[in-house]
Amino acid sequence: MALPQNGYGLWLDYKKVSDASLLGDYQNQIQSVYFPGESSTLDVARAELKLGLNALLGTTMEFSSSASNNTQLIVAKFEQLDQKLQKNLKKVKIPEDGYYIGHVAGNTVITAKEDVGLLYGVFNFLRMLQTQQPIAKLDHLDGPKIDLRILNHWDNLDGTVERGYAGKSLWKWQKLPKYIDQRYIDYARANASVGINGTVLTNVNANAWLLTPSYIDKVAALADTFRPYGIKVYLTARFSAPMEIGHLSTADPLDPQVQQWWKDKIDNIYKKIPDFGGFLVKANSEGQPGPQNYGRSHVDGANMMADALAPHNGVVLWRAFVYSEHDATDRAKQAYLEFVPMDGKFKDNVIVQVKNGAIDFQPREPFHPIFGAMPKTALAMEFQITQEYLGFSTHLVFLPKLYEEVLKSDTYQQGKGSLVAKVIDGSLDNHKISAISGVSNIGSDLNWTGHPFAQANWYGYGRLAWDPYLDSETIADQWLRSTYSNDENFVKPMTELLIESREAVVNYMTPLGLHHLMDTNHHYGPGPWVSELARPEWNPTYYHKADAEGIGFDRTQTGSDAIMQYAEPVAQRFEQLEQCPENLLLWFHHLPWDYTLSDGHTLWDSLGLQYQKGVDQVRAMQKTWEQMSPYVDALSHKEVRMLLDIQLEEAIWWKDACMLYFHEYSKLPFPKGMETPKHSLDYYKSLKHPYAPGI
Ligand code: GCV
Repeated sequence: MALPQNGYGLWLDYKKVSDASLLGDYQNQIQSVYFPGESSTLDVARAELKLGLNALLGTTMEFSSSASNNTQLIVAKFEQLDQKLQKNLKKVKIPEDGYYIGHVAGNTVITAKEDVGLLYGVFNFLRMLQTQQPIAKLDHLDGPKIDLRILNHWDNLDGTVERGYAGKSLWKWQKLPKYIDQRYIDYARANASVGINGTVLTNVNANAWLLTPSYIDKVAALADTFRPYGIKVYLTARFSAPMEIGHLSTADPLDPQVQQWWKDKIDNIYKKIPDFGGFLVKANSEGQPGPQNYGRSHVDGANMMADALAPHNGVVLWRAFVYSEHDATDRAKQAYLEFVPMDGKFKDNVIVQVKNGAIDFQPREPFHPIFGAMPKTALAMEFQITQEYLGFSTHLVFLPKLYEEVLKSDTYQQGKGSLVAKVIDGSLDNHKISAISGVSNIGSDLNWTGHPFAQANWYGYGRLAWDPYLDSETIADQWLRSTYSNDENFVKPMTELLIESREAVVNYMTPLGLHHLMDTNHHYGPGPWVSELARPEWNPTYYHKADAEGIGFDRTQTGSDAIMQYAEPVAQRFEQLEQCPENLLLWFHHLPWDYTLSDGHTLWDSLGLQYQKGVDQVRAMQKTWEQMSPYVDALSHKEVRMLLDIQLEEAIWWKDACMLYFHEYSKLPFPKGMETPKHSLDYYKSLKHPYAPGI
């Protein structure tokens, strides 16, 4: 009988190894630990190892003061290993911030060049035991492939979280700097366990007040708390801060007074936080102030901040999420048009942060055409972990599958093999610095993420930030084993469920390349009929373009020509109907309702059947989950069951509302195999959700 889990312990609730023979092996191979060295990071690593080993092995592990010759776990920086071990490991080239774990001369050794490498090594060794890997012949070298692995919180100073569905902000600003909530420490530990090494504490829709001295003291207290875990703090900088809190008459980046203001501000931050990471900036986007307010460019704005940060080794993450309500150009084209001509003009410590797709974190988008198109600029990937457009924290959707699809997309910008992952890790264009950001799904809910399975998205983001070439099956497998159970009867079907869950949400929300059909503003539920918002590109009708003839956004040469922003042969593949992947068809093409798809169905029938498939996939998830009760405690089982019930109801809502609405244009009967809608279109249109969370 499993113990009740409230989810607070995440994937780090170490449980005793269930395989008796493996447990015996572990106990034989690790009879004591030698872990020398003093530092706040090493203390954290040692405490974690003690906690983990005692729980996993069901013993009180001896931590001895000297190395022995046999059956010991030795955890030490390379320089602290004895000569014999150093000699044995001479050929091992440990990467920066990485570690080596191996079976060497009768002992198990975890070694690294830096303290933080040892911390990562300890977490990874414990993961091996949690997931019940044999350790007798270990020879494992690992290191992060991306330098800055960052979580972006969209947390406001009033405690609300933009697009947050897991409670309030973790940061108790009013009690800081004196009161250090235990949760800050647990948060840092969880991040370190998957290799996340940076956190942007606040919303990109920024508040200048954050940069006032009293708030910097609060931020410094958080930075001190996170430091032992190898985590740096970054802040969002409001471009108009020199006016709002500095009382200058302008925020023009070329004005010497403004430049001096930022320099002084940044110098002061570094006095309090010597390892401050830098700024994340949303400028001239969705109403945020920026250099264009003064007739200047993104380059002027970003470089001004970069100059002030450079003496301290800080960076500017400058977002490329821009589109204008006054520009009739296809929104999908605008960021590329604005940013690509600026390639090569940014300072070395500017990283341009680009969302995974050109619209906005949809269930499926083609990769952003900027990736690979700015070879002289370091580009950071921005993923969304919080499920703004994917059912909030009510729907079970395993996002690493989505991230993997983007990272493994081939941009062909430097010929075959120019994967997005290579752009991001800097290897395609030889960048000195690389970065990835994930918009956090964490809040004050007891289980951190609202939906217990949304923890897998935080975990999976971290794992892919560490190694963007990992596959999502491995991540699912490891998370399930660490969080719930190693029983194959649980792990196998549940891995399949997680992997399938991403396609399910695409099918019941936006199949065949449809996008942005979510209801207005809060983005909860379907609203394909919304057409009256002031900004044209905020209306779902802008994206699906359904009419009597057909449906879809023509981005070919006869349409907006957005496809030409991709390199060949990607562009040809998207342009040619016969080659265009069917799962992106309506992203790139406006097609007649009777267009025939590869399986012989008409577009109309296929649309209905895809929506139905999504609904059926949720039913299959429910069925699988029903069989999982022997492996999870009753409370957790019930919790997920209730959430899946809601997910099914909402999947049906999506199918019915969208198909009824599109039927107004196609006038065709629903395909055989699609369940008849439960209500009328008017009923679905009448549903209003003024208090949906996350706004
Ligand atoms: C933080 C979308 C979201 C906004 C978000 C914006 C962004 O438009 O709906 O809430 O603002 O993206 O990424 O800046």
